[in-house]
Amino acid sequence: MTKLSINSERMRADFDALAQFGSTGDGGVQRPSLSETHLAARRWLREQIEKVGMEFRIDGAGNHSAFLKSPNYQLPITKTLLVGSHTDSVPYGGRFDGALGVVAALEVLRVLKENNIELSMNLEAMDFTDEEGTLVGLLGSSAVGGHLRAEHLQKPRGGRDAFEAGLARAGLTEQGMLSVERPARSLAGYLELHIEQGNRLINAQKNIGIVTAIVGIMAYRLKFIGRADHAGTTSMQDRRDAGQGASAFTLAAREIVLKDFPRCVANVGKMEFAPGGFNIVPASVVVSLEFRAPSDDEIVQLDHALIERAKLEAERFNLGLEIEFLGKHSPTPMSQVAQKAFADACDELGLSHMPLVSGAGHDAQSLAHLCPVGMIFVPSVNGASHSPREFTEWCDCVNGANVLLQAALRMAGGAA
Ligand code: HGY
Ligand code: MN
Ligand code: MN
Repeated sequence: MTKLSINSERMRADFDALAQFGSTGDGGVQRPSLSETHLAARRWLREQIEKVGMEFRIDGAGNHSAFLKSPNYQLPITKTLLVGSHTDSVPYGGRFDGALGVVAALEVLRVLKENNIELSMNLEAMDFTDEEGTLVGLLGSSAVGGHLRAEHLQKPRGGRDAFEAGLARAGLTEQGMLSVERPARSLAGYLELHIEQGNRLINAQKNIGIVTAIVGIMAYRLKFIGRADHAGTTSMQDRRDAGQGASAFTLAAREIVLKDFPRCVANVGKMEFAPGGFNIVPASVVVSLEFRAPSDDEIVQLDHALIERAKLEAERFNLGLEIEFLGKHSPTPMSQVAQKAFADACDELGLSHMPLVSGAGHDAQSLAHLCPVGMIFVPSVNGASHSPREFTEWCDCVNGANVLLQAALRMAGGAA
């Protein structure tokens, strides 16, 4: 039996078509979750699923999927192996992040269907809602994993208004979001192909990264509160300048990580000054803080260190401080079973591989408590991501999709 492999041209056509939705013209995409461009991309995805006769599914969280039924489907519980990723992007992001994993997952199911491969379980290719957190973060996969709580939707990190507008555009409800948990016994596993979004594979000249763990992520909105004053007539000593406290904290956060948390990262991705005039001492500054760590101990200690420093800097500049906790995704080890399936697939295909910890968050961390989950990375040129500079050579994309296909066959008990 000839070895199954993906159809590179067909997957390339899908990839290029998907990249048109929200294209920013410079190689990037603007496709925030549940935006018009994202909904258009999902309508396109549904067409691709249905035109090859696969069952299209959508759940209460808006997760889109192609479902390939096992011949044993009528059994009491036929398990389903999930493969997939996400079609939403960060603002002005790259066209590979998430999208590659979705078109590869669709291609895997098409290959299995057109070759009439009978597996001992169902296969489902997923496009999870709001992986990137422009609304909530890992929203669709957290809903499937049963982590999502009503309170997570009250103060979403993308803002309540944006969340409600997204729900309305997509015809979704909060109640629907909270009703899509899948029982562990129904899932055989989850496998995801993703770009590395870093430069370790390129530097090591390896074809495939096999993810061993995904970092934990925490986010806060920190509001430094001072007093608006005339920028010309108020002495420097008399000011309660929220900009000073926010800026001092931001610089201190970097020093804390560099000095005491070498395996971690922290990021201030946004500062919102109010009222925001040239000639007004800032009355308040809202700082969007996110930090990541490979272990729970480190993320707990870093959380404490950063919040205590925020309080110190607020006091130093005679400011108030409002601390809004926006959520935590725990550090997550990947399944040994999935890692072995990927490694065996790489070896069979003659592809080099290396173990990697993921510094990016992924939907897989939402499902790890339910079933064996695993991820593979393919090289990112110059390590660029979350930017129109994001790029992966097509041959690497094809390698990744073929490894995903062979690993899925292994996990689903099909012929290798
Ligand atoms: O932010 C992340 O780590 C991922 O790209 N959502
Ligand atoms: Mn991603
Ligand atoms: Mn991303």
